[in-house]
Amino acid sequence: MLIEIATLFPEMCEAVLSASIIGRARAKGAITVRCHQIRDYTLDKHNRVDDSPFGGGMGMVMQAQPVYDCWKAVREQSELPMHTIYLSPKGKTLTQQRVRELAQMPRLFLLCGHYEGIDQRVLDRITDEEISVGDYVVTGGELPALILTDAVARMCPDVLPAPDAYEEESHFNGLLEYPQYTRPETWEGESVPPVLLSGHHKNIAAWRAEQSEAITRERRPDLWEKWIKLK
Ligand code: 4FD
Repeated sequence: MLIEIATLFPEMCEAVLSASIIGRARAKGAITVRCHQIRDYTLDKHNRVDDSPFGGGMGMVMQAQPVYDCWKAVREQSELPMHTIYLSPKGKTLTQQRVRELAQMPRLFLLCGHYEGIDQRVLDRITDEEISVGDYVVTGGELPALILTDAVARMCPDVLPAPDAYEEESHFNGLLEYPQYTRPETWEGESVPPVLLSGHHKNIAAWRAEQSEAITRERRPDLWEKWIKLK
């Protein structure tokens, strides 16, 4: 998997993607992530990448030219076909199903917008898909792009330390996760559910299934309805 991120803040992306599991996966070559500075492609002598919106209104709009030249230059850096995603609150909401599909693609180009968005003409020219990571607004597309990158990367071979860790299509697929406990057995007067210390694997599995169902019914009636129909 090759992920190209086009942004005005490549250092911010690089910092996040150098840490933890994704950092290690990149270091050993399980995935490649490259961050590109859109400002490097401006032709303006003051390096401007934004201007005020035609028709008036608040804020600034990112100009088409630097975004388009960045996209073309990155595209030419490899023969691999490139699927271009614009992160925006107007996009289709990201799901684990879509994450799995994106992880099968050879190469993604993630476009991060700032200000009040990007000139629609370049979006119409280059975008294959507009994705939102949830119904809320943040100051830039970088954090959404990093969320997408992390979610896709962990579905790629040799990224997660434990190979079964991403198979949520196991027993509890479609349900929320059961609660976890570790040492000590008693903390601040609170003990661990006794069944977890029993060593009785069948009872433990049954308890966990029960917990998953209860928490899903309570918090996510939408998931619960889907799950009982599937059963
Ligand atoms: N929910 C998301 C994506 C981007 C963003 C931006 C237009 C604002 C939330 C384009 C308006 C980009 C999301 C930057 N906020 N903010 O995925």
